[in-house]
Amino acid sequence: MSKVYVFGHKNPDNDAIMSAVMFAQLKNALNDGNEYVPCMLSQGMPKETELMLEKHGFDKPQYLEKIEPAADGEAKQQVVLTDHNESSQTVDGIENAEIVGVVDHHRIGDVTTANPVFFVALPWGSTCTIVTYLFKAYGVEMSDAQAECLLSAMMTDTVMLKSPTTTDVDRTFAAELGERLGVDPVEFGKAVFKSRGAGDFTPEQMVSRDIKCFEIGGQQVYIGQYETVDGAAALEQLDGIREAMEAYRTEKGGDALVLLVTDILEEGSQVLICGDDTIPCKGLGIENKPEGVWMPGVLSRKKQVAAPLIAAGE
Ligand SMILES: [Mn+2]
Repeated sequence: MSKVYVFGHKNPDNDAIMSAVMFAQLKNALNDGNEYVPCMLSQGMPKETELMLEKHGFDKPQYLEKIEPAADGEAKQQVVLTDHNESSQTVDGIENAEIVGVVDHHRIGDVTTANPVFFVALPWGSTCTIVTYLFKAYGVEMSDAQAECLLSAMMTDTVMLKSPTTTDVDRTFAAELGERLGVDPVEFGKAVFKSRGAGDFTPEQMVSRDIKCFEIGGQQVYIGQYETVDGAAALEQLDGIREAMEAYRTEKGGDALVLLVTDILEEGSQVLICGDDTIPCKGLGIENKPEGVWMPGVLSRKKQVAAPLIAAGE
């Protein structure tokens, strides 16, 4: 029996962690002879994720710092990537691993494999929607605890089904899980967002807790997103946020950093940019203002920010 590590992207959000934990549980239920070990690429995880895992008595995923080269004669460490597939977002030392699976809802980046691989990429609103679908596909009956964990990540990743990344599949599965749990999915989602706590984040955490690096037009562009139920309160710390953005960008050697302060109740994002603002300004069609620019309706980093930036860099 070999161990297979299952993990979401760096700076994990609720979907990254939950998809890894739930997919590992699904695979373990299928008894294919391997042991699937849920991991995460950071020491901590979002508050709402921690509370939900604790509530159901699920172990914290194991922190995976890097994958070491295999010892002589040993096989490479096998891994499954969830909620990401790009090398810039995955574990350090990925070249020392054998990727045996990918379950994701992002664009296909630079992943390559030596052997045929379990690769499920669907453009749905959350990776946990795909994991829900896989439970059904394999005929594995999920527990209420699993249903609640999956629904929580479906709701955070689709911003309570309001993000333009939301599909009919997400709506259908969310309704199904909600019915089963006896909750209204949107009200449940609000409670999940609120469990995160508003205003108790430092500027450093707002910048770094959910940030991804994209290679765009030969530049390293970081796009961070801080989702809150009280954007105004977050922006009271604007000076600190600006400083933290510049410090993060400099430390990572990034060319540009875009931070979205997303107010999920107001349904939009305040966009702050530091570093070389050429690609971000061109992609988003905005100016770089010190106080940031309010973009109504912008809830999805992937569809409404990363995609136009990538197009602007071409
Ligand atoms: Mn996701």
